[in-house]
Amino acid sequence: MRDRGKDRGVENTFLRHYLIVLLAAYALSAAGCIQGAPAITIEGQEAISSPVIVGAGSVFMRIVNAGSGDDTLLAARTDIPGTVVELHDFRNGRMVRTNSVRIPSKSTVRLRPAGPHIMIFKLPKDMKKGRGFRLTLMFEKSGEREISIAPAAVPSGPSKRVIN
Ligand SMILES: [Cu+2]
Repeated sequence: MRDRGKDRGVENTFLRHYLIVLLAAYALSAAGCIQGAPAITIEGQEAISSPVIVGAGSVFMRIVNAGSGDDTLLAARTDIPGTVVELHDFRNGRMVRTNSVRIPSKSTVRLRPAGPHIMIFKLPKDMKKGRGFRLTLMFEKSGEREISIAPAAVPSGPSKRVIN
């Protein structure tokens, strides 16, 4: 004979566990709404050769995060063999190397001369002729984003410095 009371007890325990799991999942998804996913787009990129270091250049752009979650720029690389790419920041009037650039949600971070920017070293000499290149940005959450730096954006002739 089946013990119906015992069966019901098992059922109730199962139901209680099911509800707890459901509530936990709901709580997690609600938390997810507060810190959602970033939505990164890049615009206005330009490269300027360094006025002080031969074979070096800075890259500026606007990094737009239209999403509801923060992101962080962690690194960058070019498709030009042998180049070294660093993230730089500007603190107390001096350019310093940095490991990351925060890109908060619902905001635009300007990579600019007197602020965070990307610096490329060991550029080949033919860059002066106005060669374009591709730059891959690595974000903590959004992964990799590849952008083109147009040939026209790489100055030929004497170095120029753009101050915003
Ligand atoms: Cu720099």
